[in-house]
Amino acid sequence: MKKPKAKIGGGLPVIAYWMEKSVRPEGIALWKTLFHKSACLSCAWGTGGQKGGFVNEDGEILQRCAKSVEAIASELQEAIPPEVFNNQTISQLQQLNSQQANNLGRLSHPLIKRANSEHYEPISWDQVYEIIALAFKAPAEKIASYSSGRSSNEAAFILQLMMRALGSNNLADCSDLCHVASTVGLRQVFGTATSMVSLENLKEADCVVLIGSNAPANHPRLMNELINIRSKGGKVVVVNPTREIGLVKFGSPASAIKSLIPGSTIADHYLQLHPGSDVALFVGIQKAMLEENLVDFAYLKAHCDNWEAVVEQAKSTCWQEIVKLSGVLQKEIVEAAKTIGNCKKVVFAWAMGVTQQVNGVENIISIANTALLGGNAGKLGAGLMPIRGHSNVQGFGSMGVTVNLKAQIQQAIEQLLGKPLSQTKGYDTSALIQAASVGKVDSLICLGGNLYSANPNSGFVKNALAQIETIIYISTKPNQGHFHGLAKQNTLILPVFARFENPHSTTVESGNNFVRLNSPGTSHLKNSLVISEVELLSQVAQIIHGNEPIQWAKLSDVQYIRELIAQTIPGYKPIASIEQTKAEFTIAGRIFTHPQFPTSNGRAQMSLTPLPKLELPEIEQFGLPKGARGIVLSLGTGRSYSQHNTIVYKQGDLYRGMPHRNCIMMNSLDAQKIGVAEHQNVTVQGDAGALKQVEVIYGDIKSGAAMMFYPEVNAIFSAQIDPRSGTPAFKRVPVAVWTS
Ligand SMILES: Nc1nc2c(c(=O)[nH]1)N[C@H]1C(S)=C(S)[C@@H](COP(=O)(O)OP(=O)(O)OC[C@H]3O[C@@H](n4cnc5c(=O)[nH]c(N)nc54)[C@H](O)[C@@H]3O)O[C@H]1N2
Ligand SMILES: Nc1nc2c(c(=O)[nH]1)N[C@H]1C(S)=C(S)[C@@H](COP(=O)(O)OP(=O)(O)OC[C@H]3O[C@@H](n4cnc5c(=O)[nH]c(N)nc54)[C@H](O)[C@@H]3O)O[C@H]1N2
Ligand code: SF4
Ligand SMILES: [Mo]
Repeated sequence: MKKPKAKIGGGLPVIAYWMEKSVRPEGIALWKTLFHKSACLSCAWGTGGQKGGFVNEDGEILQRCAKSVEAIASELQEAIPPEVFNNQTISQLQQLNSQQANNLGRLSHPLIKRANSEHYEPISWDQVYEIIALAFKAPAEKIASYSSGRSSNEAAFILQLMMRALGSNNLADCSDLCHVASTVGLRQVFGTATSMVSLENLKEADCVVLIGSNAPANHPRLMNELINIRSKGGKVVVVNPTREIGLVKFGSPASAIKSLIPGSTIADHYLQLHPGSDVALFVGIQKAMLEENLVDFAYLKAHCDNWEAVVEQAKSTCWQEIVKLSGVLQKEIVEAAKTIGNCKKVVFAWAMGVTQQVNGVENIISIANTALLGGNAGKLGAGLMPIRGHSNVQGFGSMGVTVNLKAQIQQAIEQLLGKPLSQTKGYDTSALIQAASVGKVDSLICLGGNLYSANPNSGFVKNALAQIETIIYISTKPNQGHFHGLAKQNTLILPVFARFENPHSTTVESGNNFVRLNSPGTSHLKNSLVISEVELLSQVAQIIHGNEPIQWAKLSDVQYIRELIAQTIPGYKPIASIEQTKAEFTIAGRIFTHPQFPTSNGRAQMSLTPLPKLELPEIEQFGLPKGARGIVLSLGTGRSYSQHNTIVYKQGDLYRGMPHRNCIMMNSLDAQKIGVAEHQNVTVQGDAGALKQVEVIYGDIKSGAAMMFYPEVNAIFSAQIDPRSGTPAFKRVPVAVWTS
């Protein structure tokens, strides 16, 4: 099926989308929600809040993008009619694709699927709590949680406190699949784990290096910042194996005349590297900065440890190797390095292209080393900026929902609970699946998300979850995980309010360290049994713990939770009075405008980054049928334009010219090697399965690389895991692409 490819990112289709969703009867509810004083549900760029739904952290208006509309429209669906679950068996529900599952509607009553039953059936909240009480009697080390970053800080705080009070550190979170490499890498170099740049400071930058991010689709409002920086003479350097059209030219709806239709140029340099080779590329940039005398040695001497070794590595690594590994010409690397080195204030921003790699942490360290060589950390308008995913994923980390708990928080929680916390290292998401697969997990509580679809090797995950006795899914809408990720005994789906519906206020934290207050709201779901996450979790905590050593029942009061947060979480003191003051705030100690870092000696800790090994298996290892023509490619898996993580809103991707989800984007040279023309079908085979009749779409992607959409593609591979962060290497999956 042929579709014309877009010539710019953003542009008129975005306006068409707004019209489609908002100019119809349901549009009124949508507009009301857009104006509600709460943070956008979608990404962590952090639009919305007390100053109104369209205002960003710098107080600018017109900052709400179409992704936000998509997310709200999905939560404004009607309740799922009871017949759906009465009439459809589990096997029938399993036939639904992601979009169909989501489009069933909103969950409105607690549901249970018991062992030996073929149906989800309604259940009362009293019965729910009885089952939960029993499930939490399991030994602490066999109890685990998984969470996704859409819930509030308040819900996240109860979850971790309740788990740790039990003696379990098994607090797996979606960030384990996402930005944890940034957390580990930044903490090692700077002693801080989040962006050191605020939105306000980003505006001061004269250069942004955007690495492994498809911001036009996933953080659309970041694009305005890039356009504005360039309009003041600043530069943008993009590092990405795919030439994403919106990173070449983007039509911003926020600037209708200048940008929307003609499109604004984004990238001054587009470094189209081999997937997984970022360390080699950044060592190359470092080498060029040395050769061009663009290294700030005074800064290194004054503020960094171990810089000599990093400089030596850059000097001694030969250009031939850098060019071979990265696939980028020396000339292009040198030109980009000159831009970076000659700019005064450079922000290095990145997303999944570098974190979802087997050397994810090293990628972050090599970016940090490059920033430090130019003196670009701890300075207004410069620094390191992980672009976070879910709208409150960072808040979950701050609240202690992590297996890498900061010593300072641990001590504060021990003091609060009056007892030492368990010393056993908890399961992160990958470890949780492994533990479940060998029967080491009895009870699992999932606060949002879709554990089944978000992980690699869907068949294995399904079997692993089936070893767990009780699984409790706390969700707003159904997803494939509810139908495939079934427990051995009881699987519960518990309906909760979305952020803008809670009867009490909540808070969230953006990727740029800004805490938002979400005002109370109302829900369109009438005659339902939906409750707030805070109410649900405080009930569960009380059932498990009674009233010791804190008043768990009192946790249903968000004010009380915030007092505990203020007491235990660094930088969060102002949250105690946020309800009264309405003062949203930047978390103290996170933004660095002076090169004094929270490491043991205040200096940045540079370290060596080994060059990546990029060999792929031979085609013979895939055992293709006789006579098949095949090629081994490095497959990057990620998001289409119209999906939010595992939830698909629309099938195709307009901007990449991919008309449906069963497509593979590949370089025409690679396709021709196996005699495949554009739009012909191939089989894509990983180490855990194959997808058949996949339509080939030619794209401007590095030869040797390919791209497909998750979650569907998670069925065919078991990813390698970064040993330092635990993150699956979703962006470099060896696959055979073949045709007979
Ligand atoms: N609309 C929408 N917004 C979202 C989401 C969503 O699903 N939909 N998800 C949210 C979440 S949780 C997250 S984590 C973010 C994800 O935001 P992104 O990280 O932007 O999303 P991905 O689709 O994973 O794309 C990553 C980019 O990495 C590039 N890439 C692949 N391999 C490499 C490599 O080896 N090196 C480099 N340098 N680049 C590489 C890909 O070509 C792609 O452009 O978005 C958040 N926002
Ligand atoms: N192959 C591949 N796999 C990946 C990735 C990739 O790039 N490639 N990316 C990874 C990344 S970055 C991430 S973050 C994960 C995402 O993994 P998850 O965060 O686990 O998945 P989501 O799809 O965001 O979860 C969607 C579900 O959350 C629930 N939900 C939505 N809002 C709320 C709310 O307010 N409260 C509650 N309780 N529930 C709510 C809804 O039921 C919805 O169905 O996927 C990872 N998996
Ligand atoms: S950029 Fe992100 S936070 Fe801002 S409106 Fe769009 S989806 Fe929401
Ligand atoms: Mo993510």
